[in-house]
Amino acid sequence: SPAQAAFQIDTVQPTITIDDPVDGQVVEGTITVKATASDDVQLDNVEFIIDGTVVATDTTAPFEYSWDTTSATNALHRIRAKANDAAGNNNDQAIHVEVLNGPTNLIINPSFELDDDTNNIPDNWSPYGFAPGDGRSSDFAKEGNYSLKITGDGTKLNSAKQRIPTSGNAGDILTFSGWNKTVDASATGRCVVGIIYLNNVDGSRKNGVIFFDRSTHDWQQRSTTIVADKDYSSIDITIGYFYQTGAAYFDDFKLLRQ
Ligand SMILES: [Ca+2]
Ligand SMILES: [Ca+2]
Ligand SMILES: [Ca+2]
Ligand SMILES: [Ca+2]
Repeated sequence: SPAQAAFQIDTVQPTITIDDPVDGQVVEGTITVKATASDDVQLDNVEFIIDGTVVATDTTAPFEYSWDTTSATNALHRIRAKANDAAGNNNDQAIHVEVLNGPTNLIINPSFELDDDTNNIPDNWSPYGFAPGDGRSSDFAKEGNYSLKITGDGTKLNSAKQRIPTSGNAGDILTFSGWNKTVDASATGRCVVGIIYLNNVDGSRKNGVIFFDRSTHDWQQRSTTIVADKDYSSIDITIGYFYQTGAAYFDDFKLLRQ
């Protein structure tokens, strides 16, 4: 009868299955770990355990944990899901996944979204020759809500610069890329560029340049890959609108070290 069942002692462990990801899967970015659990009397919770650390306890179905794998190393990791019933019985299943995230973008504030002091100069970028209204702009955006706007009167080397405090070694392979859009630009200006400089420890510099079209154009992406000749102690990035007219918008720059 129901009354007797209520006083039965529960000695039966719950069931637990990890549904996603599957054992051996290669994962990147943020993934959702999903488990199914049940119990003969009353399930209490499902714990998610990564490399031996409890990272979440879910008390209601669906049993899930959102895992940002970018905070983990590129290596095999163990995911364990443990079901606990109300009587203290438990059961678990474990799988291994291989985390394989791409390299980190070395550029700081690469999409020009951040401007903590709201003076229109994006955080971590230094302006040279900016006119009023140049800087972080919501006129257009390739990614996010803002881009970097630089106007020109045809007579100046207008640019934004950033020094990245990262050291590296001869043989490093670096890919530099970005997006640009221009409005009312003349095709006879000097250039619309992104420049990367490796500041070598011996005082020399190595550079690579991406050239965008000088004439008026919609968003276009350019990239270049350079190999370091020498050990370097920092990297400088210059985004230039040199002897151009009209307005240039830059967005979503990336510097990836393989
Ligand atoms: Ca049970
Ligand atoms: Ca849940
Ligand atoms: Ca942006
Ligand atoms: Ca600012």
